[in-house]
Amino acid sequence: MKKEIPWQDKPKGCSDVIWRYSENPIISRDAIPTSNSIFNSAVVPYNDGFAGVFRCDNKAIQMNIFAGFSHNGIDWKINEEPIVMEAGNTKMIASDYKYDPRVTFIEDRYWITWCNGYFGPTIGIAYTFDFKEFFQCENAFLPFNRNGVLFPEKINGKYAMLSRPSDNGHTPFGDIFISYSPDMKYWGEHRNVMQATPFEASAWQCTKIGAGSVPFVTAEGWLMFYHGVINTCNGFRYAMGAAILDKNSPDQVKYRTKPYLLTPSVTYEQIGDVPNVIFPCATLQDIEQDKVAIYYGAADTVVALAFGRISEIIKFTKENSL
Ligand code: BMA
Repeated sequence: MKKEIPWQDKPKGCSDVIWRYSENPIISRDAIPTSNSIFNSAVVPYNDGFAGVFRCDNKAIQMNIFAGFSHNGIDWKINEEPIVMEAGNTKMIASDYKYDPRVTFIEDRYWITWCNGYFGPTIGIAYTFDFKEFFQCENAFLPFNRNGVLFPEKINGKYAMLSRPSDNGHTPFGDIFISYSPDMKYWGEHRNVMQATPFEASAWQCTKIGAGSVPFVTAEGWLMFYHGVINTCNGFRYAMGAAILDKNSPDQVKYRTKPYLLTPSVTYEQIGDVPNVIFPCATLQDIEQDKVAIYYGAADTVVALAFGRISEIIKFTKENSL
């Protein structure tokens, strides 16, 4: 039997391309006993259901990643102990903290990327076959870097990863780059993919942008949801857009939304530990049924879900491209 992804039809009268799950948030801040907040987390199909890697900050506000499981993609059981890494393609390397995980299935295993604390934030990489044993590999980059997102298949024979070079703080700049690796250990051929926009062109993404969900293939190319940030007199505001990258040369952006697709506008996105944050980290898609479910962190506090029709998102992105 084919696995159903989470879904709700578009509410009557809604004219937006993306709509929120009516029972949001799907994961509360205290879903495990030690957590202060659970947000910016990633899910994938696994066995008869779904598995995920969740960012749970504890009550000392230490950031770590935890495995979790679900039969329907909505109700999650998150392990109460964080992921313990074993050595993968290198000796164990230090990790002062882990946050903002993504999960990508490539060929025979699930790869986890996250923001790894190694003399500041950079991109950590690990793999697992079963979400029980995890094997930590070399960091992809020098510090400082965030938002490492792997493509789900090799491109021209190499692994490919999007990332966002940054600083050690609340970075006030940032473009999305792509890098390639023959072996998941050595990364190079770094190319700029997308830049933050001029304020006049599209202000919601004028301060910085970062890769969000793992891209998936559509008739037009790789579809990815990303976050864009504007700096306001009350601080940063994070909204979500979509980009379509060329299938064979994903450093080429074909289309990219000028208007946002989703901006903080309901209570759980506007109020939380960090107000006004929508931070997409994963999708589940059913290409035949033309459905996508988007998982995003809301206000750095909870995990929420939104839906869209892939064909409508592509049409909107093409017709409203920068
Ligand atoms: C970024 C990261 C994200 C967070 C965002 C908004 O720098 O720390 O985890 O969601 O800021 O606070």
